[in-house]
Amino acid sequence: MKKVNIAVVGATGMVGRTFIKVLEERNLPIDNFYVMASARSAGSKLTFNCKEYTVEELTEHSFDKHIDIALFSAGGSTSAKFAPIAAEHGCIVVDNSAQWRQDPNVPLVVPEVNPEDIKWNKGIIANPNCSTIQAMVALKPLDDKYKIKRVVYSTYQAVSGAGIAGWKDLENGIKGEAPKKFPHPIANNCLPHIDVFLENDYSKEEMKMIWETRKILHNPDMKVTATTVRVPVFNSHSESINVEFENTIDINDIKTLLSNSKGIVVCDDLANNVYPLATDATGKDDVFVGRIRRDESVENGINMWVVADNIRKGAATNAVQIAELIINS
Ligand code: 25A
Ligand code: L14
Repeated sequence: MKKVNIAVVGATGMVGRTFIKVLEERNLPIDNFYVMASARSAGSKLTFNCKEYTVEELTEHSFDKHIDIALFSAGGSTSAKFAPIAAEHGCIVVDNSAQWRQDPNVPLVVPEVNPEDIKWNKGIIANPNCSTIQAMVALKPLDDKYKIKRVVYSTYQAVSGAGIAGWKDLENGIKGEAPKKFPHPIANNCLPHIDVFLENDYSKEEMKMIWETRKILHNPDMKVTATTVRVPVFNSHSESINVEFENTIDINDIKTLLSNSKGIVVCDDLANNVYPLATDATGKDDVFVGRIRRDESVENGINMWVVADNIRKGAATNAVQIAELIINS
């Protein structure tokens, strides 16, 4: 297998450190490896495959050297500036920020769902929002068989989604300190506020789920709505997903379909109190689905509970899987 040169941009962050861990675990065929971040952490050391690497400051010249794939997780403005520079130098960027996801020239990919979309990339491939990724893995097999008519998302999102600063707000908030990242204390609260609010009174996180679902499922008119909520959980996002279908459903077939789908583990044994939990999902790469039941208020609908590690499948693992698709293509 050919060996590639890989760079991790935003390497010192929550997602960046997990990129490094997942690249190690999945044993990608890497030749040269580079870690980059802002001037703040340039010079610090990170370990990859038992070898120490020095963090370089990300600059306009970072991609003058030959880099095949760069995994970015350093925020939207950094991606806006540096992803095109990397792409111009022939590097393929897998970007974790929201910056490029709606660009018609940028594929938005979940490897279990729409791997074929990587083919038309022009140097940038976007990694979807964490909440969208886990929903897509669960919804794709159902859409293929029963055709989705409408989706209602309600999310219960972990503080790790807001990076190291979000994590610290919960840790310090439990001790009674005031928040620095969130607008209100996250300890003992649920905040129906993730990312900024937009003109239609939705939060941007809610609209990202709506826009990204349509793009990934190639259905620009799909009816989708969302309420996204930050909860006092350190890691792993939980979601209630209500789906209505065009075709007549069979709930047992839906359970079997989900059990047999790639990337999904069904945990649904009510007699033994078994359903997906954030604490069980943390550290894993699968999407956990349970509480699968008919929505009795409509003809052909279901409710389900979907949980995944937002830093792994919701960010780092999904991006590394995209890198694997690039390497194997
Ligand atoms: O701009 P946005 O879109 O709002 O981005 C929000 C933030 O969300 C995280 C990530 O934060 C991002 O900055 N993020 C992005 N995508 C995510 C996803 N899908 C996501 N989180 C979850 N899911 P982060 O703190 O995890 O990591 C930020 C990384 O980006 C690097 N960076 C920032 N500006 C940069 C840049 N790199 C290059 N050029 C720039 N202009 C950042 O590097 C980090 O790697 P750094 O040098 O700034 O190092 C950060 C070091 O500082 C410490 N630290 C950070 N925040 C705090 C902190 N320490 C204490 N309190 C803090 N609040 C860490 O130890 C880290 O090592
Ligand atoms: O768009 O704060 O991928 O939990 C993911 C994490 C947006 C913010 C994205 C959070 C980000 C979100």
